[in-house]
Amino acid sequence: MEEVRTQVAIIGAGPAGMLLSHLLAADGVETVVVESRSEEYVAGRIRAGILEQSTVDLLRASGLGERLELEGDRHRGIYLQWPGQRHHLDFVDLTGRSVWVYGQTEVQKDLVAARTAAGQQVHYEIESTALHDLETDSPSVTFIDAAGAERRIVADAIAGCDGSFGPSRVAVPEDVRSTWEKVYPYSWLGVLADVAPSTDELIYAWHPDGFALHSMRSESVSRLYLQVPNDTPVSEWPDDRIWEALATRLGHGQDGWTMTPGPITEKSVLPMHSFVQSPMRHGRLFLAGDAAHIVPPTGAKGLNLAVADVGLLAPALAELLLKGDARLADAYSDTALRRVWRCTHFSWWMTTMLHQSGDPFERELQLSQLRWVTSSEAGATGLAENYAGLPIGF
Ligand code: RFL
Ligand code: PHB
Repeated sequence: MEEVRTQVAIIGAGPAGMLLSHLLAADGVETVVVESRSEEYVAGRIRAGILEQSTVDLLRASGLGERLELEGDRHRGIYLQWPGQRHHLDFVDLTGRSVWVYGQTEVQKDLVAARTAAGQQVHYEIESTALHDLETDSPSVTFIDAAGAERRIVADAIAGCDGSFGPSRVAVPEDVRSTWEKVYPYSWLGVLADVAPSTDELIYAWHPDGFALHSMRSESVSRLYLQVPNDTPVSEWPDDRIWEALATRLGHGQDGWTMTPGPITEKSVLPMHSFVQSPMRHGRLFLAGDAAHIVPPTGAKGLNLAVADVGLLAPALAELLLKGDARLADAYSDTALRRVWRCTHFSWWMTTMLHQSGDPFERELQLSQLRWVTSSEAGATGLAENYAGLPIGF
């Protein structure tokens, strides 16, 4: 077996893994990244679209802000609506913070470009990833590379950035880890369409037929979501049915607002669940991003949480490995989980406020909550503070 040594072995080349590699390199810490998919597959996944203020601050501060500056679209807030009502929540007025429309695909491109320019070693299309000796100072990762060769990376620490299906979270012994999980009784049908957005800011719509969201990727690409029952086959939703449902739920014709349909280029159904695993560190294994927690997408927090984790983990590993100072590394799990639980609550709250559960009592509570959030400055500020994001380290 071919063996190499590095300081940090990073499992997963998604945003968490690649950003960690980038931040550690800036601190002078060497990493090797391993990824089970191809570079093209990871780059092409249509996922998150919204960056919160602290994510943008961190990307800018680490030299990744150039294209974001040019092509990202700063938004002041969102619309919240229900039949007959549309309200704008202005995060800048309420909290002084804003959000950016800049797709995860773009963040990933910027990260890959920066790491490639720096000569970063990334093994794509690997198999049989396994973690070893986590409770020692020389943990290792073994895998079979794209050419079929068996390899071992011996490191000072391992970063598990391998998302919700990777091997890292389950490498923490069962008697050490606690997990919390909630599966929601609905999914999202997400579509990407080659049509200019029909709105200047995102619209989150409560509707008796189910939740709908109008988001966007650029001046010419819209991203739209519809609440559908779990296990809905995409084939049940031909394009005409999608546009009709979006028009109804988003309020086409309401107060003169119109929605323009266009060619749909991508369509998929995604289930919604919440998951948290604690602790986020075991010995020399550190978990970050979706490997440690999943949120339903309603609060737009998944990618932002991954970035926040890595923003804490990079300095913690640098202090540990370069100066032998374990204080930040020892505090990492508790510090990260504080924000994770805040975002877990916010995502659950947004989700349960906006989706139809079929319970008439919950429906009245939702409408009461929506009226409060859109008419009281205190209510609106709470939503804005969470959506635009608390400072890293909160
Ligand atoms: P990722 O992106 O899943 O990357 C993990 C990587 O690990 C690899 N991997 C392995 N590598 C080696 N060996 C193994 N055995 C491995 N097993 C897995 C995987 O191939 C993968 O490349 O996790 P990361 O880096 O933690 O990033 C998290 C984000 O991707 C995720 O939280 C967001 O996309 C969630 N999310 C959203 N977040 C937001 O902040 N704002 C949004 O607006 C938002 N919208 C969304 C979303 C997620 C969505 N989907 C499909 C899940 C919208 C959607 C539709
Ligand atoms: C998206 O643009 O993909 C998006 C935006 C806001 C959300 C979830 C997803 O809450």
